[in-house]
Amino acid sequence: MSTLPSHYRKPTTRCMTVLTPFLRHLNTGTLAFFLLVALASLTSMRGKEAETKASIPVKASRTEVVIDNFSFSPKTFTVPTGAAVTWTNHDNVPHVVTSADDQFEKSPLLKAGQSFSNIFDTAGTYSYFCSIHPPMRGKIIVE
Ligand SMILES: [Cu+2]
Repeated sequence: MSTLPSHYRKPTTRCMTVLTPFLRHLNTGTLAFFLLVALASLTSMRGKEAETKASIPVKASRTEVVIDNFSFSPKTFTVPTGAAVTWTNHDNVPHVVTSADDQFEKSPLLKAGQSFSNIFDTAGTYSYFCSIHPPMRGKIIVE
């Protein structure tokens, strides 16, 4: 029984004597490496924080509907009460954003690159279409 520890100690000490100079040599390098890793994870966390903080006011106030290829995108758009929705025509043909139930004033003729905004102050569902191309339909859901 007393031979067991010494039997086990031998490879350990040999291993340590081999490793010690290696570890000593690596010590500053390893420290620097860990510092770098810690810094990298810190900065990536900060980046995520800034990202979420920046995206909140954008979601709350500015909402864009793109008119492209004879369709509204997103087709169904959920926005908070008080949001200003802006439609921008990316097509080369004109479109008109028209409320299906006359719930908001229809847009002027939107030529290529032109936009139209409407502020939705009351919660509800606002269906709309393009009065030039009636199959073009969309919906704004105000919550
Ligand atoms: Cu149209």
